[in-house]
Order: sequence, then structure tokens, then C-alpha cells
Amino acid sequence: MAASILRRVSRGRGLGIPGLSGVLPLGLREAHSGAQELLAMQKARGLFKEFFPERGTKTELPELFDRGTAGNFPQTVYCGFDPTADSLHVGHLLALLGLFHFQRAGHNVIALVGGATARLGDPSGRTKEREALEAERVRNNARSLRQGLKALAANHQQLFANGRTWGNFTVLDNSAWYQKQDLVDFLAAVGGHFRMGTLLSRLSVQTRLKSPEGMSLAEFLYQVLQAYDFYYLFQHYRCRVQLGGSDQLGNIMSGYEFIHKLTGEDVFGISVPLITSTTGAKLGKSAGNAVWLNRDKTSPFELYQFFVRQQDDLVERYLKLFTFLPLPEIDHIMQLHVKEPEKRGPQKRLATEVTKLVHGQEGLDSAKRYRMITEGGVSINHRQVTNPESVLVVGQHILKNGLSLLKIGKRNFYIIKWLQL
Ligand code: YSA
Repeated sequence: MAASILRRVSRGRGLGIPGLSGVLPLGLREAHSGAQELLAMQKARGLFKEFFPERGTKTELPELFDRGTAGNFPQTVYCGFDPTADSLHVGHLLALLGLFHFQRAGHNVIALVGGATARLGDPSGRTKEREALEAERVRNNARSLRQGLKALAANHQQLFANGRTWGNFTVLDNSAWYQKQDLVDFLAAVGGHFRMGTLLSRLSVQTRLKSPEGMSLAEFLYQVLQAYDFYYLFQHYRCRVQLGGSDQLGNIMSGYEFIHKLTGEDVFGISVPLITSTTGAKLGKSAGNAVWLNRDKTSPFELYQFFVRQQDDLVERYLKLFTFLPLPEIDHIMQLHVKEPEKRGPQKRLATEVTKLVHGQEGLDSAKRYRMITEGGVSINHRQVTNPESVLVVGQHILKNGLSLLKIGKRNFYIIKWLQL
């Protein structure tokens, strides 16, 4: 049985990928020009922080993305998201943007929902064990995350492509390959390839072992599952690159070592920086400071406001990280800002770009309407309305004759006739 889990192992053999074609349509080829600069460009934007391994490999990481030298163009890149809540948050968005940049350069990307791994709880970057999550709750969260990822990918394609064709965006769930996995078979086939010394040396493990409550076996085995995922995606989707926040590097290294040992092939890891709050805590669910991407948890207006409130010293960095705006355009926006700081031009542009990506044009319009109201830009029958949730009252907002005079901004007047009161 051990053979079936690792059955596709073969040194240097060509790998078949279900559903992925090796031949590129012409439109896509055009989109690839300059793709070899992808890594350098994202490093310059501050989005890609570390590359692993940096040297000593047969083919170096930048060559993978160079159509001229790599036999495997386009590449496949993945990033995992554990469904520990029913929504993605702004921290996850950065990792997702990393995937989008690869997709824009013509590569295929996989957003992997950790329907299985979320049951164990990733110890990376944590000082305490995660609360154990019920199978049912994880399943519901995973469904929500898959929907959220697909909606974001659709907004990206519709609103930020300018008619260009990119690589594929695929959403998978690792419960698909662990659900029916026999434990003994798995440990027998996979367990023997991991050395305890290496696993114990990971920072995530060391930190947790030194904590007063120690570390559970489930958490300890987490990195083995993430390493196996990488191997699985390498075998089935020819995926050679895993992307993640810098807290993920230890888990990515475990994947590298596992794949290298079994196949002799090199795979790579790329990290994005961790977004922190003003107090320095990683922005996310655990620190209780998450800004959610699901509109039922954080409305489009609240998301917009989060970005519009960013301080001057952070806004340029966030424009580079969270938007697709070219660097010269960001420079220009910042130059204008020096002349007219009170207009908060960069903050508004940042908030607009992110809200559009996350909630689409409709979400952005709704955020802007809310903002207009809260800033006192709307009045009904000459009374300012500053609460977007206000209930309209007959006799006050709606005159007895069924009419309202709506004023938006300084010059836009509308007469509304209510047909039913
Ligand atoms: C990865 C690979 C697998 O094969 C299976 C599961 C995983 C999930 C991974 N172990 C994990 O727990 N990720 S996460 O759900 O906590 O976050 C998803 C991604 O967003 C990670 O790459 C994480 O580093 C990143 N992230 C989370 N908060 C962030 C952030 N990136 C930047 N800033 C933040 N505040």
C-alpha cells in the first residue's frame, strides 16, 4: 500500500498534468513577454521577500519563469489557506496577490484550501495551540473560503485584466486527498522520509516546545501534511513553487526536502512579508484584529475605510503590495501627495483598488455611497443624513405628498416620488 501513496515517484520522469495543456494560445504568449523579470519586479515592490533555496539548484528559481530557458513554461505555483474561519482576511489577500502576479505573467496558480490541515492547526508563528475545530465547522469554513477565493479570482479576471488572457486559477481542497487516506499506509509510506532532528529544528516547533503548554502531536505533524501536499501538487500538477507568508518558510522547507529526497527534483519557496497592525501584531484572526474579506463580516465600506485610514508612511508600501498599479504610476501619485497631502490621494486610490478587487465594482460603489453619507454629503429634505442605516420617516424624510428632495454633494438634486408609503 505504501507504494500507492508515493506511486508516481520517479527521478526526472516527465509528469503528466490532468487538465493542463502544455501548448499556449497565442494571446497568452504575448502576455508572457518580460515574464522573467517577474521575481525581480515583485522583489522591488516588496511583495516577494525571501526565496528558498536561493542557490545550489540545477535550475535556479528565476530561470523557471524564463520562457527562453525553462522547458516547463508555464509554471504552476500554489499557496495554501487554512479554513480556521469562514472568511479570508487582509493578511491572506497579500498571499493571494502573490498568486495573482504569477497568473498575470501567464503561469497557472492553485489556491489550496486546507480542509484537512485546518483540523490539526498550523503551529507556525503561534505561541499557543489553536482551538481544535470540529469537522463540520471546518467543512463549512472550507466551503466559504473556496467561494471567497473564486469570487476574488473572478473580480481579478473581470476588472483587472484589460482583455488579456492569463494562466489558470484553480481552487483545490487538501481534504480531497486525505479524506480516504489510511493512517497506517500514510505513515508507512511518508513517515520514513522525514528525520526527527530536522522536524524538531523548525522555529515553529522550537517556539512551541519551549512554551509552558508544549506542543501536541497533531500540531507537530502539521508540517508533514503540508510537505506531502507540495509533493502531491508537484506530482499531479507539476507544481514547483509554493508561496506563503514568511511564517510558512519552515513548512515549505519540509516540502522541499521531502520532494528532493523522493524525486531528486528541486522545488522552491517564496515568501511574502507579514502585514502587521500598528502595534506590530500579525494581522489576522488569532490576534483578534482581522479585517475580513467576506462582506458580512467587514462591509465594503469598512474595508475601504481600513485602507483610507493608513498613515502616510505606510501608504506607498501598501500601494506597491496591494495593488497592480505600475511603479511609475505609484511614484506619480506620491509626488502629487507631497503637494496636496490634505486630499489623501494615495490612501483613496489604495482603498479604491483593494475594495474593487475584493468586492467588485458594485461593492466599491456601495462603499463610496456609504462614505459620502457618513461625511455629511447627503441630505434629504434639507436635513443632513449621516447614518447610512437611517430609517426614512414619513413626515420628515418623506413629505405627506409622497415626495423627497435628495441632495448629493454640492450640486446634485433629485426629486424622489415614493409610489407606496
Ligand atoms: C499551506 C499549504 C498547505 O499545503 C496546506 C495548508 C497551508 C496553510 C498554511 N499552513 C496556513 O496555515 N496558512 S494560513 O491559513 O494561516 O494563511 C494563509 C496564507 O496567508 C499563509 O501563506 C500566511 O502566511 C498568509 N498570511 C496570513 N496572515 C498574513 C499572511 N500574509 C501576510 N500578512 C499576514 N498578516
